[in-house]
Amino acid sequence: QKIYNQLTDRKGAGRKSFTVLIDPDKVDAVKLEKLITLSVEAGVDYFFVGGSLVISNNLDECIQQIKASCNIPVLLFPGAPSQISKYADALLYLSLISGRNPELLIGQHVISAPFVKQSGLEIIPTGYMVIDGGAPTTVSYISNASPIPADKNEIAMCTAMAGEMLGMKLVYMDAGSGAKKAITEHMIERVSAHIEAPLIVGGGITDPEKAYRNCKAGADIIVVGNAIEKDAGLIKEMSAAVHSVPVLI
Ligand code: 1GP
Repeated sequence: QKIYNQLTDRKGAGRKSFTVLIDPDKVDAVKLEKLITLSVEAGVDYFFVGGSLVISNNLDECIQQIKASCNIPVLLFPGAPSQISKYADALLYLSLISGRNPELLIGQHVISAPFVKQSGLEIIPTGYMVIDGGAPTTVSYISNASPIPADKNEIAMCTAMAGEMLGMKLVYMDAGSGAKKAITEHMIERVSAHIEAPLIVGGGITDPEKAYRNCKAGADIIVVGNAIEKDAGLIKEMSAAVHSVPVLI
């Protein structure tokens, strides 16, 4: 429970976290080393590693390289049970609670349960909610489930509440990688006001001001992947923006 306790302690202290999402398909060793160096310099709090569609077979190497180079915790963000690596620090054990595809709610979990348990990873049950990002994203296609419409704040709120009451320890609202439209601050406010669990927000965040506003609206952890793949220099600005949110508690 090391990582989870850290996440709840940070939330309790009103401290916001910045996470860089690494898609193993999109990095080679050289590019990854650069990302790690920039992330350490910028005070990045976590790495998420994974994606809806991981084609290459370098998940283990990618995580081992991160672990050998820095102390930033690595959390698996798997699109499928095949994306599990014992070298990570924890696993976001995702259940797609915004969708009605039983495979992603429970089916794949059943199939992979013994293997997941054997991994020895810290398992963090996470209510995963895909929000419409303005155009089909990989996650909306692959999951074969409708995302929550971007303006249906009540649906998002009730979904998160139900997930938490079912025992989810984290809620992750995701507009999908490279989303045209990031999740609105209204929706973030609505959801965060009704749950105790730390709230992760990602998908289509391209500028530090939006990351900052999301935190002010109630996000605890901001995830950025796509924008950083395009411009690694953003790591510093994003991290600074997230960490500049005043502690209100
Ligand atoms: C996607 O939330 C993550 O699952 C991050 O999205 O790649 O658009 O930053 P981006």
